[in-house]
Amino acid sequence: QDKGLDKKEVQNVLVEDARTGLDVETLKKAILNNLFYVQGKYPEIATRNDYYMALAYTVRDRLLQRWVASVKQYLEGKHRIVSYLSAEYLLGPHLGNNLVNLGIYKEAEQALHEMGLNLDWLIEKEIEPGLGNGGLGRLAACYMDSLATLEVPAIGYGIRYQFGIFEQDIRDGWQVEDTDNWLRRGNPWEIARREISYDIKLGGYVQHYMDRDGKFRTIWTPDLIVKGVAYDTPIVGYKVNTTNTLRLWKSEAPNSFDFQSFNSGDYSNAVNQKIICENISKVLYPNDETRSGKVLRLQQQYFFVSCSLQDMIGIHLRQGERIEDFQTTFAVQLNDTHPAVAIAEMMRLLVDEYDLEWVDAWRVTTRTFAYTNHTLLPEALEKWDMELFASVLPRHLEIIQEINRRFLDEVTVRVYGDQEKISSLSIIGEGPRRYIKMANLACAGSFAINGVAALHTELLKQTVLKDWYALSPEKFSNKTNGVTPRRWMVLSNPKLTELISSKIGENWIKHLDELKNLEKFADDPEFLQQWMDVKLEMKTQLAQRIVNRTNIKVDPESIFDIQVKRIHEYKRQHLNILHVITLYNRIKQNPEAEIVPRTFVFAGKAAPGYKQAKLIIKLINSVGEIVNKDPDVKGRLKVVFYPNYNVTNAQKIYPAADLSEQISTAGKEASGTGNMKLSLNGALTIGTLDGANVEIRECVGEENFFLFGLTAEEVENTKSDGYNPFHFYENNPNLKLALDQISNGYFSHLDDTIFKDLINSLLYDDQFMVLADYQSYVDCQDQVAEAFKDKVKWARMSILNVARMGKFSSDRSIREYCDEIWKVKSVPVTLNGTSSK
Ligand code: OAK
Repeated sequence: QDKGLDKKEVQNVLVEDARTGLDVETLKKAILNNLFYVQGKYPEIATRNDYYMALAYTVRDRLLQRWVASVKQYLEGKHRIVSYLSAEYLLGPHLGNNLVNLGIYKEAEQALHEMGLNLDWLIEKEIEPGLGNGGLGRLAACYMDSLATLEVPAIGYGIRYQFGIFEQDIRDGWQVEDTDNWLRRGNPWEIARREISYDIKLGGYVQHYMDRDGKFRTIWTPDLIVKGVAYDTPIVGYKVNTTNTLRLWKSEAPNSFDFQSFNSGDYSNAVNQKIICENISKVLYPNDETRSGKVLRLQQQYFFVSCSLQDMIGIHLRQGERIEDFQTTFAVQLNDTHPAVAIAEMMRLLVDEYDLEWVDAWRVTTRTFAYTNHTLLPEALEKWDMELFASVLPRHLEIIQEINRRFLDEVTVRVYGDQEKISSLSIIGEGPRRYIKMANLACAGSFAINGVAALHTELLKQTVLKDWYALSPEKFSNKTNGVTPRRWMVLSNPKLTELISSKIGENWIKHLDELKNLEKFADDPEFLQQWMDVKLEMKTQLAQRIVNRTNIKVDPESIFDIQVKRIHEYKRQHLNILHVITLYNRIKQNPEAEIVPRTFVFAGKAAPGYKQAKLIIKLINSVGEIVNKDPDVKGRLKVVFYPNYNVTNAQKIYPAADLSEQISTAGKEASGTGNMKLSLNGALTIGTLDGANVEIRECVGEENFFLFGLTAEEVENTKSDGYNPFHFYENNPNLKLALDQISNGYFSHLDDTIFKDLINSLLYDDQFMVLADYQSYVDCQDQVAEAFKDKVKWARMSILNVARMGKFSSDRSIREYCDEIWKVKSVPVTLNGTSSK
């Protein structure tokens, strides 16, 4: 047809302009361009950070092109958008990941090489945004990656904490916290959208009156108004154009703020008010799976939820839609109960601000929200003292009381007046002080409720949410967690990625099930050797990092036995250390004993106020100090505590693992996701039947999984039969010896006081059944050691293990959420006529 126009050429002109081109030459030019025009430097005087920034802006330009195209396409049609509400996003460094997803990692490496620079050197310069504590926040980050990769329109909403999770240092074996000033060198990955901001009311009082038309009206007069400003980060999918938005809110003083006190000369009061406003998004609470009950925490939750809902309503109305149809534009997922106040806020916006009748507002609300539970631990279930709640959100308390009144009215008939059930379902708890149960608010206001692994969902239905399940079984489903193979394999383990792709192509990166095609190579001697070579190389690299960071020399040929996760009694790092002591004692009792050399690597942060967890860190380091230098050990055992566990460090640790420690008390770990990352990197698992371990074992085969310990059911039965940990201590000489050594100061320069609390809690309480599982664990570890002696057999197990892990991609999880909960479809984004790289 159009003979005079060569379409291909026109397209190339568009795609390959200097700002967006993906080839090596264009990248080189762009980096220098950004060095000059963004950093204001020329090569001779540029610092490493200048080059990092120049490269980051070069990548960002390419993201922005796709981002703009995505937004445009979303707004042009009518698509349901996923809105993920999460108080935490543990993103990890952006640069490498964006290069992987844009498909230009090699090109960038080459471009820099030709400029005499090294990509790794720049990647290591990035300070990661640690805007989360652990599992829940990291899951949110993996899900954002999968949503974009599956080309699903989505917005992640959260808080732009000025200080993320604290940095951990180890001094004299103890954890010491330092603030995480992650923005100190600027953040090239975000764009401040000053024009997108909302006023958020806090505190004050509520008045009701009847207007001239006889309609009841409510006025909430706050005693503080803060402004939330949007900061957007683009999230690009893997080799697709889709680039979604992570919108994080920063709190500020409103523009109009305190002219009065300023003008009247009360300068310091004006400054104080400004500080109060800015405090709201100042710092992430560092408590993982514990509730804090603090005013500032409730303010944070409400602040980001209200900004996000106002933002969504604006988007919806600007599309020309009616407020009553809000749920056709957004499906809103609550990442645990931290954002559950959204249910009351949605009602307030609809009833007070948009004049909807209560029942109509409730219909919209209950078709909008879905709730994911991430823990069964009772201490994590959020409850707010009613007086405290009223002092921050007086109007929301009224709304919650009204929701509860109507809800209990309905429920009373359904449960035929059973008082116990009514009080368990009530959103308001009675007692010396009344309180609000956020999980109940989330359940009442959501159309879907899910757990994060099959066992966890079953336990939810049987225990904490039992009465909710009886009331509305159709709301419940399981969505087993997953992790993104882009960050956790392609980026962090390029050698293994290349080896896998050399056999089965690259499709597995987007369709992780295809890893199963590796099975047929599990007996191929050449492939086995290559597999072992990659693992050894990764272990050698980690050994180098360990010596740099801790001065401990470890042997890359030894078993790398790895437990990395938050420090928590239920995760039982102390069970692991009891095994270390047991091996050590075997050597001391018989220096010639056959011991398969092992390197025990621990890493993880303890909540600053969690005494017992901090004591566990001290214990690990104390045991390490004795074991690592005892000449009888002859280097066969090494204990390492790798400081400041974060995404950056995790990426270096997982590829080097032989053995993955997933040893939580059965029934306590909702899912776990480190278990998936380690296994995908070729580690075999030693674990209990807890969380997703159950499903991992089903997939990889019981012959490739080291199982030990009580089941969740046995744990409960043992408890109700009257568990006596002291009995295990008295009757197991090896266990007794290990515990006695800890108490009498063998590992602590004869100080017999340090570990007293830890030992007493184990001997007389032992909530987490450490002593009950000790022998089973040690026996299982002996099988591990035996298996490791046959290196080829171990490698074969490792290959089969990886080949069968396809289920645990976050792409699979997100597909299930999309199909079964959100009912959203993908919307491929086109860029100059093409839909992917
Ligand atoms: C944190 C605070 C409150 C409630 C739960 C958490 C949390 O991080 N839970 C973890 O969530 C992960 C993602 O679902 C799970 O894999 C972990 O098992 C769970 O502990």
